[in-house]
Amino acid sequence: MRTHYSKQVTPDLAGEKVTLCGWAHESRDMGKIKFLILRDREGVIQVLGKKGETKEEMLSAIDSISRESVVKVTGIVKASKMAPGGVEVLPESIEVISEALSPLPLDVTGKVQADLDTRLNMRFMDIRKPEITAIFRIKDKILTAGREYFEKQDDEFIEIHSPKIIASASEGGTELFPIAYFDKEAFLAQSPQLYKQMMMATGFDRVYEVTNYFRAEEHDTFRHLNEVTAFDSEQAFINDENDVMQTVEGLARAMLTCAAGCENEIEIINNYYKRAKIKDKNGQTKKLEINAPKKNFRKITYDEALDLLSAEGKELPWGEDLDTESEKILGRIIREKFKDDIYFITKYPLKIKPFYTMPGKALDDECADDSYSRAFDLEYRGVEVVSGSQRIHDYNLLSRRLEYHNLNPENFKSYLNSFRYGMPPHGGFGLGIDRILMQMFEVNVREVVLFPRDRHRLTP
Ligand code: AMO
Repeated sequence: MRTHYSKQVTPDLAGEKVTLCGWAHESRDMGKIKFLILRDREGVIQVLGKKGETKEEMLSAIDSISRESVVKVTGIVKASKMAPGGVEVLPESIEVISEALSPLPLDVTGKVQADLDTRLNMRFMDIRKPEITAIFRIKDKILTAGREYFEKQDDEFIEIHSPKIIASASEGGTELFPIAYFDKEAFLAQSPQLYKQMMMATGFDRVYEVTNYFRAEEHDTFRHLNEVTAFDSEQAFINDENDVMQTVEGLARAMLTCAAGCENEIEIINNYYKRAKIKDKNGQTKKLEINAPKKNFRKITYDEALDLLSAEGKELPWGEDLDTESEKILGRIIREKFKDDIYFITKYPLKIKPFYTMPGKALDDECADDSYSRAFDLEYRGVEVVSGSQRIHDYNLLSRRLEYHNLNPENFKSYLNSFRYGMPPHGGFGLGIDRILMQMFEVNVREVVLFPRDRHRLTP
């Protein structure tokens, strides 16, 4: 329907006829002149009506359009130093295609703030705001950058799609959503874990998936959702977990470098922060800064992490997982000490990692409760964004580890089978896309998901 997006209408098109489609962002009556600000995906443009020059019906159309109605405007481009973007459109026709009711449930111009719940209830309208659109445009770009990273390796990763309806837990534990599957018990997949490991027995060697995890966790925090999106990957013929960490680093670097290059979107968001007087935790005007990582990612061991925490007066017993607060403190210490935003924590205790995790010690020491594992996390600004590990590829050891975790090997029969007829050494990881974005923008995780699912939210 349109000839141009708002951004494409530049002063060098002066005198040309254009057709623009979008939403009536605002209209202003200044007596002799009337403005209609039309908004589309790419920005806003001013439509100008002048008494005596513009046809009367155009002027009354500008007057009567309700905000957020969908409009189609055809007119002549005019360069104007006063207009935003240095250009305006003198209308020849204004057509209201779909009228918006008033009053509006949300203010799209950003002048009136609404709380997150109200915004999520009216998400379709919330996303019309340029500063929100900007988040999802960056998300789109970093997902493309991530996919390209996998596809463009000399030894490429093959994209897979694992089932999202599964018969048993993949991570152990009870965090499963049961569903009715004809006469059988079934669940929504917590992760592609078992399937991506089975792919290592096929000869595909390196696979990845852009996937959803469904987790029936009862958390009600700023960083947990019940439906999560992730890059999930597995690779075979590895020497150890360091080969997997190399892939994680390449992927995270590609995503962050891409985001740091999204200058237009970053500017839109920062302009909004200024306009709406959004403050950071120090009471200063919030500023979005995304840095492309320059150095190699630091690796600290779990033991070193405990020592760093202890030096700050935060004692954690060996063998306990890092809680939210410890992760946050550690993030601050590492930023102050090394100026690093992103770093690995390696060599976690085996007992807090899932059954498929390769023990760190010799294979015959595998069930020692206090031994280390070949598992790691990637932390970004003090929050876990990736976990991964080298996996067990030995059938007998894997069966024993299942039992150690009180899981019934019968429920893992088809998975276990793939370890009996030739399974190479392998490892992989899951990178939480929502977590990366949440940390990048320093917002609640719900802000970076179109329609977030949490304990209380099932609609829209
Ligand atoms: P894990 O359970 O640690 O590992 O998940 C991997 C990454 O997914 C993200 N994530 C979440 N984000 C928001 N809300 C949640 N409830 C949530 N749960 C997980 C995090 C986390 O680091 N199978 C293993 C991965 C592997 O070893 O390959 C797994 O799922 O960013």
